[in-house]
Amino acid sequence: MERIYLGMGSNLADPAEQLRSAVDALAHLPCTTLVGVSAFYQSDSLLPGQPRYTNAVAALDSTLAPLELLDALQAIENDQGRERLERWGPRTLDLDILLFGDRLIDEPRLKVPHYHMQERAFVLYPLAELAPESLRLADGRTLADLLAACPFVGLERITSN
Ligand code: A4P
Ligand code: MG
Repeated sequence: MERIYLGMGSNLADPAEQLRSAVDALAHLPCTTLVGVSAFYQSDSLLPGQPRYTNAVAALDSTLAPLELLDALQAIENDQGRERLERWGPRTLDLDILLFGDRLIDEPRLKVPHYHMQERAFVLYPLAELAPESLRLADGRTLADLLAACPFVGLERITSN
């Protein structure tokens, strides 16, 4: 059993409802227990000209292998109408594996920790609702260190869901 943290994001077709549907799907994954879900947070897109995003983080305990989990997450994205028209394009649902136990994964389809999570407020603040601030990333920095370097700017905590 490993503790996994997932980043969830949506900026199309009622984003909060997309995240609620995703949480329901996560709760039904095989070999997996949904441990917790953060509040939902809104922020502007990192790319200009896109609708605002709603983001959250979920914690899972699972015995699935990393690529099995990735397949299951991509199936959930597809079920919720995800179309991959352009990289970084607007999306009904994006599910990213942020952390998978303390593994470092560098495979063509899967890089863990998820790139840039260390500097994204819309990842770190919801993560901090679920993970201890003593959580240490592979580069040696703790979640507390990352939060201290990443101000709570442009982020709106919208619901306790
Ligand atoms: N992949 C590699 N590592 C992982 C991982 N750890 N978790 C591969 C999930 N997938 C991983 O992803 C492309 C490929 O990455 C997958 O096929 C998988 O094999 P994708 O979800 O199809 O493409 P994407 O989401 O467009 O790319 P990516 O890199 O996930 O984009 P980001 O970084 O998520 O950026 N602004 C706000 N406020 N909030 C957001 O959530 N998100 C983005 C998208 C831009 N601006 C944003 C937000
Ligand atoms: Mg993604």
